[in-house]
Amino acid sequence: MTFDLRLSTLDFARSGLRVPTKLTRQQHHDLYYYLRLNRRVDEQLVSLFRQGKVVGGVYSGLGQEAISVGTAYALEPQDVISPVIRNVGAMIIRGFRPRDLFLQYMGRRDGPTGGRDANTHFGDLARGVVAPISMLGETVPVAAGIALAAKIKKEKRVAVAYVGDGATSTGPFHEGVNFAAVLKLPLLIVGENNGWAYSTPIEKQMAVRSMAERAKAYGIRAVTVDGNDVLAIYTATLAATARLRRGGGPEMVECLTMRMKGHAEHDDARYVPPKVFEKWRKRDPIALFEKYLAAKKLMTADEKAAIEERIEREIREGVAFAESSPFPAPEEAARPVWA
Ligand SMILES: Cc1ncc(C[n+]2csc(CCOP(=O)(O)OP(=O)(O)O)c2C)c(N)n1
Ligand SMILES: [Mg+2]
Repeated sequence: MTFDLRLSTLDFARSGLRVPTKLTRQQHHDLYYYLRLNRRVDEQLVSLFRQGKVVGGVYSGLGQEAISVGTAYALEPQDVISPVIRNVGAMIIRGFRPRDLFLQYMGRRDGPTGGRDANTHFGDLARGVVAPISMLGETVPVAAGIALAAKIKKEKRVAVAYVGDGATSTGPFHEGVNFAAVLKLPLLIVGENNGWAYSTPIEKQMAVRSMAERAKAYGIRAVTVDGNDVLAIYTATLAATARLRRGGGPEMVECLTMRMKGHAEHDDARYVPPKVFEKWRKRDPIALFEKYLAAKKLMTADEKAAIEERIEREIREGVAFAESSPFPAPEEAARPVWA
């Protein structure tokens, strides 16, 4: 069975971007801005990588932007996210700027970790962002702990854990979901089902049909939505977090999507059948949203051009700032490092 067959047999909300929402015109523009900014940051990082300016790898979220953006945009300021490597869009919505990403990826002194770590391994609890954790599945118990603290302190805070399909095969995922389910914690698990974990396809990852089925086995609510439909994701997140704030137990929103690149820039994804890429290319989340905005007359050509101009300026200024930032001095290397 291929990933594509699963997509068509799954009982998921095929909204086709027709979800009724109460978003204002400006909010539609915000979503478009964040989607495009996420993509442009990714593209710029790839360009910097090819110029040999990036320290380490580049892990693109190409094709998955609607998940980061649709979920993070539905949250409230007091909420906390525990993202993974492809959630640049969510980190941007929580307040990081493109230049933070460029500085960090280029290992520069003015970056979030002062040049001591690479890629998206940085966070800021003041912005409600736990630094992405490399050990797959660990976002779930970490976010469950934050949700437990919120519950004990009676704060209306929701914790959000992002996990990939591969990450749901780890022990921490299962332990974390069970823990949160038993204690009815305000934990939202965003399942990013992009069909692959490195070169392992989903059918070699799990014998059940979906990540949602795995979650439901622990007695929690789980829905599967079109992961390339930013409005469907936003709506599902809003509904889930509203229930969580009222004291409902943890939930999962599984988003079906496709990683439109290899695992990172060093991986050409030759193990993915070309027809799979072809199919998903027609479902690009940004192109779909653009079509929707045009059909609903929610964005004029001038408004779109102004958004693009703003994004290009931010990218240009971010790159220029990062390139002019020095590398950290060797004697600073071990300073704020714990061990
Ligand atoms: C516990 C653990 N095992 C293995 C790895 C190596 N690894 C890093 S990313 C990855 C694949 C992740 O797949 P998935 O969770 O589906 O996320 P995606 O890359 O598709 O976004 C693997 C195996 C790891 N980081 N942690
Ligand atoms: Mg995956």
